[in-house]
Amino acid sequence: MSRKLMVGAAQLGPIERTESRSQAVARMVDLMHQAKARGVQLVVFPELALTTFFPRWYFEDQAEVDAFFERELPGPETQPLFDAARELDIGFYLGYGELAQEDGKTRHFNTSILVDGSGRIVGKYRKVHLPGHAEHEPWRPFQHLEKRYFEPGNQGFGAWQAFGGTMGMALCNDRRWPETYRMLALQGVELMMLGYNTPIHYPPVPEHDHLQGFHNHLCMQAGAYQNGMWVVGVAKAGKEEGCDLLGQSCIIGPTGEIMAMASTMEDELITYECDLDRTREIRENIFNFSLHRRPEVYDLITKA
Ligand code: CDT
Repeated sequence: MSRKLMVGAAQLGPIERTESRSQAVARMVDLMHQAKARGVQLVVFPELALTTFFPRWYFEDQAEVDAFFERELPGPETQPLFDAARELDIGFYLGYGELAQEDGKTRHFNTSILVDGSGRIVGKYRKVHLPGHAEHEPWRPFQHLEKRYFEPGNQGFGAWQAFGGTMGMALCNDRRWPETYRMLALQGVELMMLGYNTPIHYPPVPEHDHLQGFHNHLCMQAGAYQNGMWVVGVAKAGKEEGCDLLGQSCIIGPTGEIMAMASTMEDELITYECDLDRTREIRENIFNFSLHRRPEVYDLITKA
């Protein structure tokens, strides 16, 4: 059986605060139709893909925050994504704000799901590394309040058998941490999907603004190579509510090479046929974990 998987990275341009979920979903369904025409089997959408990137604002009223979250998925406005998956026989990865009732409490997570070509949810991931700050910091030109609005993911990193291989998920800031890729690779993940919203201006260290694109690719290419896996990184890009978000969505091979990259700051589909067996070139050689890793001397890494 072929281990080649046609993957689409479906970058989204800005989503303004006034844009409804139905409008965002219609844009994504359009990208799924484009994907079908190009033979794609799996489409990757960005982080928090149904709304504007709301952690840029401080809200005192929790009801205003909750309006950006999904209480059910699919819900009435998101059902067309699942219908399109079934109709087109295309799977998708989608980032969204998850409002869950668990242990008798209301919980908020920055979440992604993996849906197969029958429209069934086969995996869910809750973002582990939450960046930014928890309190209102009025000196900033815009906020990054992920630490206020979300709880850290409580389910760790997973791996799912789907699309003829072993699939993994992560979200945005996770890509900057080597532990993310290694936790997935140790579970045999062959293709990692990751959506992001990355402001180009980083208020605490503006000296790094011109390096945003470099750091984006640096960490994903290194993670792909050092773990011998495909990495699909997908942006919400462009000027959203006055805030410039990085583009450069890309599909990276297990050698660390960028195989395809978006060239606009708008809705754009890029595709690549990912041979999942190419992970073996790295994993059976230079990074053969069982032969060369020395976990007995890495104990500091997991000590708090
Ligand atoms: N969404 C997200 O995680 N964004 C962060 C921004 C930098 S930290 C404020 C990122 O790592 O791209």
